[in-house]
Amino acid sequence: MSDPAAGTAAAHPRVVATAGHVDHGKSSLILRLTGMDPDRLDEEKRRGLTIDLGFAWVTLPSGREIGFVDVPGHERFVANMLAGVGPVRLVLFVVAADEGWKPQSEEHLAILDVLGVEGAVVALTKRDLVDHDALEIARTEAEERLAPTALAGAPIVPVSATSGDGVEQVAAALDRMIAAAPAPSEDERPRQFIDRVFSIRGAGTVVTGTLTGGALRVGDDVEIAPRGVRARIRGLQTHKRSLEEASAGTRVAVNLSGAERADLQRGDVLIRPRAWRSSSTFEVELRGVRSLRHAITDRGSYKLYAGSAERDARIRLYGVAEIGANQRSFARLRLSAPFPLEAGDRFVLRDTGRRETVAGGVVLDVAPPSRPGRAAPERLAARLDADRSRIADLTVEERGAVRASQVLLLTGREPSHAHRVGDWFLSEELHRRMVEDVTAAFSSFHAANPMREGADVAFARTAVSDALHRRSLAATDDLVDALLEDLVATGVLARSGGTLRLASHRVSLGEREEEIERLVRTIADAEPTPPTVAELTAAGNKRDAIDAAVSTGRLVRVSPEIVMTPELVAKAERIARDLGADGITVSAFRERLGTSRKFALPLLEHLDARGITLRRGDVRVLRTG
Ligand SMILES: Nc1nc2c(ncn2[C@@H]2O[C@H](COP(=O)(O)OP(=O)(O)OP(=O)(O)O)[C@@H](O)[C@H]2O)c(=O)[nH]1
Ligand SMILES: [Mg+2]
Repeated sequence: MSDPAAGTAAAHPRVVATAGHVDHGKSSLILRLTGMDPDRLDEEKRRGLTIDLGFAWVTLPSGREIGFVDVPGHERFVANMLAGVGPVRLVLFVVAADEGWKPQSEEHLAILDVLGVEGAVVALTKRDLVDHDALEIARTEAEERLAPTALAGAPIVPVSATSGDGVEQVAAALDRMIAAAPAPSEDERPRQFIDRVFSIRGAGTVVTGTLTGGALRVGDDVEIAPRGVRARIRGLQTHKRSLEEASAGTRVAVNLSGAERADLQRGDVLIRPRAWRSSSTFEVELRGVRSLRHAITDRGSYKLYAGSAERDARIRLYGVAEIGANQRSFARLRLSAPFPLEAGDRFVLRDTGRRETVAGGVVLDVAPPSRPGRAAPERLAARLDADRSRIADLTVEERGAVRASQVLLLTGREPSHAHRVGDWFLSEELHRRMVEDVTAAFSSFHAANPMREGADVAFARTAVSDALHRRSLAATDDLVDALLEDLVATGVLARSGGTLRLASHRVSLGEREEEIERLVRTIADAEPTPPTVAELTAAGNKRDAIDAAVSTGRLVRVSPEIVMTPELVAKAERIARDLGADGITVSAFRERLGTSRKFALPLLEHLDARGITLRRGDVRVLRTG
């Protein structure tokens, strides 16, 4: 029966890594399955031992293509083993039926367990060397060892690479494993963990590795992290087949233009330019392996393995002095050189002196606060529980305000619950508190200045800055401006000219209502030749009463010295419109209004400023449209 997924799966061949003790028959089984010898070095052939990673591929009976990364079992080459399995989540685990469980069976299993697997097949190799009873003993032992790990319940298939017996069953089990495995995620940031660099005459530099996160295309600009080397993709191949596009979850050879072979090495990471932030300090959760014999402490020196890279690492445990077998703790890791990791990435920790795998871990924060702080356990527990897609939201929630570009760099995603304000994301909580604080500041302003329409921009900026400082956030100019715009756009504040007020605020004249009524009446009675501001104040009227009458619309400020009722201004406008057809002269306008030049001129200028009339030499015309 053909698998409906096989057609597309063949185009996106999945990668499977081998694992298991030295000499247990990993490479022989790959050779049997694929017809390709993964041991390509002379020294490997001479010594009958895998030293470095080997690669092979084959089309399974279903039509599905599969690529293998064959790793060395010898403990001296465990760093190479880690580079091979680092980015791969499907495994062919090998145990020789004649020798049974061995130290590197245990260490490789511990490594796979901490990295996490999405599918596994266990091959019980060299079945031609044992009888039925011995085979069953080996099978039971393997089952027991795997039971408490991520490989629990994986199918165990007896096989002989020498006779070929069982090879078909291994292939069928691999087929089922791939069919059942989750599809590689394609909507994240592409990352290729480079495991080989070479040059081909005429083509230039080639890097190979397992691609995760997203696709790469011929012509793409890329960056090699953490060195920052820039290059362009000249060609792509999977299993020696040229492609326009390579997809996540496959092994890819990338032909680069612009990068020299000497610039690159295993452990480098090919990424999109400026898509990641490489860092050397991380917060993580560590878990001691079950066979751990020496506790993990802050004093030890360790090596971190992630992707195909390794780094010296110092650790600082949070809240505990040490971690024993199977114990967990949050911790801070400081690496010898930066690396582009993201929350959710798994890694392996080995003790440098004892050369043992001691822990696995998961990256929680790639840009942690300089001090963990008292909230660290809660903050990190939330990150540990979170789906990858939630990390962007958590980043904003923890910090309150983060530049949008920074969120992308740290998490590869946009938050889904945050509030976008200019170039920033604000947590919903911070946004709510900003609104509360700024509202409170304006309320007190209005209470203290009931006759004023509002406050100036400087006051508003201070109110926003203070609210940010109260939450230990830097009040950068662009954030403050963006927040003010947002407060206006969302109808919390209203702006007229250079004045800002609470949208709900109305100038309240309170007990001075009568005083202002009197003022307006005085002016209305004297129109069309009302007293000037200087004359009004000389007669005992208060300047703030005049301002309040203007800001509440009871008077119109025609010029700095002249205020009038809106009725007179409206009448002036009607007259101007009447005269408009023949051109408006000052004298005609003055006569119709029954006033003097002293008032007619400022009134016409006021109409000019409002866009009703337009001055042309000695006359004015109506501005149309
Ligand atoms: N009789 C028998 N011998 C086998 C079988 N598979 C492998 N061998 C032999 O076991 C030895 C080791 O096999 P490899 O395939 O190199 O083992 P490996 O696991 O790749 O070893 P490393 O890569 O060094 O860890 C070789 O001499 C093989 O010929 C098998 O099924 N039956
Ligand atoms: Mg081998």
